[in-house]
Amino acid sequence: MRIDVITIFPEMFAPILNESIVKRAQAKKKVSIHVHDLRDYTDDKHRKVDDRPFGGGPGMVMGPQPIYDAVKKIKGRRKAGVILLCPTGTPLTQAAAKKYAKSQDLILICGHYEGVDARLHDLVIDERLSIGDYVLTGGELPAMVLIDCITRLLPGVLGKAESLTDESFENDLLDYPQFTRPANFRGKKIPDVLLSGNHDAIHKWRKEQSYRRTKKDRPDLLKKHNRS
Ligand code: 9WO
Repeated sequence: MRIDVITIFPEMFAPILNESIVKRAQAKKKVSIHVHDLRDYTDDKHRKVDDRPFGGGPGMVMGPQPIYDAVKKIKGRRKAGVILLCPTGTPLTQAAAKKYAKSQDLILICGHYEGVDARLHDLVIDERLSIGDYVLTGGELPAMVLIDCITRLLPGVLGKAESLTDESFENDLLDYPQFTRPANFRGKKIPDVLLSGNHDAIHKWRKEQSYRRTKKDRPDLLKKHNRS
């Protein structure tokens, strides 16, 4: 899979790309991530990418030319999905991430200022995607969230030890509680069943805990399946 990112802050991506699982995934050739400086695509001699909004109002808007040209040039003849990270987009969920992980190529656009010229939506943007109902200073952090979320789902990226089957959202239930040594920490003991060696009992206990936690903290997940 190939992911291209269009941003006015390319340096922001270095820590994500050069650390941890995303770095390992790139080394293993499971994903290649290319970050492009939007200013390299502007026709303006001062490398300007924003302008005042028609109709007046505060702030600046990202003009259509640099983003349009960047997408066309980066895409070439490839069939890539073009995604704008935007608080009014469709919400990112684990199910949506799985869908994206199946795509061949993605191009992510990170907005700034008051947003991007709306004509870009028809011209080059396929989808708008939100990581939550809040406003940030730019689309960079959401783009990194999406990259992290997709990368770990690519076949061969996670080892067996980090496998996906039991984790939160994989079955629309939250994770069960985990414990490690010591069995008694400051007088707080772990549940006896985990020391019993009875794997059926442990499995049953964990399922129950998952269900109870979900019902308490995220009842909306149970309602999705009428399981409440
Ligand atoms: C901001 C905004 C606020 C209300 C309604 C629509 C909106 N669109 C945008 C927008 O595209 N903003 C640009 C990117 C410029 C300002 C900073 N940006 C941004 C993206 N802030 N927050 C996000 C974002 C992206 C994905 N998920 C959550 C937040």
